[in-house]
Amino acid sequence: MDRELALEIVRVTEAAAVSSAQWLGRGKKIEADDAATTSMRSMFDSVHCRGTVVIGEGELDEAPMLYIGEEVGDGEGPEVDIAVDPLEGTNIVASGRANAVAVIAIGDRGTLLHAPDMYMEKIAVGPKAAGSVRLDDPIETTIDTIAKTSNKRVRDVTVIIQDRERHQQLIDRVRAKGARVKLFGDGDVGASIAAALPRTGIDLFLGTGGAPEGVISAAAVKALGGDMQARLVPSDAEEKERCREMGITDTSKVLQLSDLVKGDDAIFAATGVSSGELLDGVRFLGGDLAETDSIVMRAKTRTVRYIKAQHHLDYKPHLLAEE
Ligand code: VTB
Repeated sequence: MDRELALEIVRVTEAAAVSSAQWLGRGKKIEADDAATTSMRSMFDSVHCRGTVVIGEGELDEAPMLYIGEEVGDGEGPEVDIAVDPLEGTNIVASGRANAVAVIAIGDRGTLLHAPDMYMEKIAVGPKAAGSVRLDDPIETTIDTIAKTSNKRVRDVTVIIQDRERHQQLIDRVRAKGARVKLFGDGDVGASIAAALPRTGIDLFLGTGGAPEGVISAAAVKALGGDMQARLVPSDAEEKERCREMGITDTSKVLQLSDLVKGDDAIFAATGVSSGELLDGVRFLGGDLAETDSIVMRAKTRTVRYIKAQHHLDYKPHLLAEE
């Protein structure tokens, strides 16, 4: 993959973020998602690659744009797999809450797991604990492992978990063990990456969330030198069949980081829509000015870039929401 791709795709996530952030707190999740998807799709035309969407807005019959199998890019350059979530957290934006991002992961053709749209059990950690934790270890063991690898007291180990009924037992056990718990409402891409980024002070992400989001996060975790493991959680026979159709016959298998994102290269870019663990959201500063914060990383070289950008919307009228 060309390294220029990393900088090119941040323009795409910025556009999606600026468009969807205009819908923050307006109670309109479809409009927020449409705005992100339309901007992301049109920006992709200028990206120098022959991309195929492997994780996107749905199947062809469900989504007019960025559907699975759609070819994107300028039709030249490297052949790549593309995983997108133009607005990771549509409910967040509609209700005006934290943690929404516009996000893209890119891998060489055939390297990103074609995860079906269902639940996935996930664990993510940063570089210090990479190689030492296992999805199937009891949570108490994992916390002890992290205390050791990061030279922290158990009481300082911080676990981020999505605030859902299905995680109550897990939350109780982390508390009983004496570690810290950080809960988030929605948006497990940002939360899982936060666990792999040393500066956040978050040591561990655990829980069950979307499988497509899991693959996108895995590209970032790989670029950060962290670790992620996962297991698909099909809820019925139909979902099991979908796994089989996508080439996953044994759904009980623990998927390693190298199963989620094969090979040693992947590019990841995210722009904050509403402020969260990973990034600040879009700020509208008056006049035609909007400011964005993004993160871009590449697994091959482990470079992580934070990009702050100012956008003059008078020059980008296509990013403006319709009144
Ligand atoms: C998950 C998570 C996402 O929505 O898909 C979640 O991966 C849905 O979970 O990040 P519930 O079924 O419990 O609501 C997000 O939080 C946001 O899209």
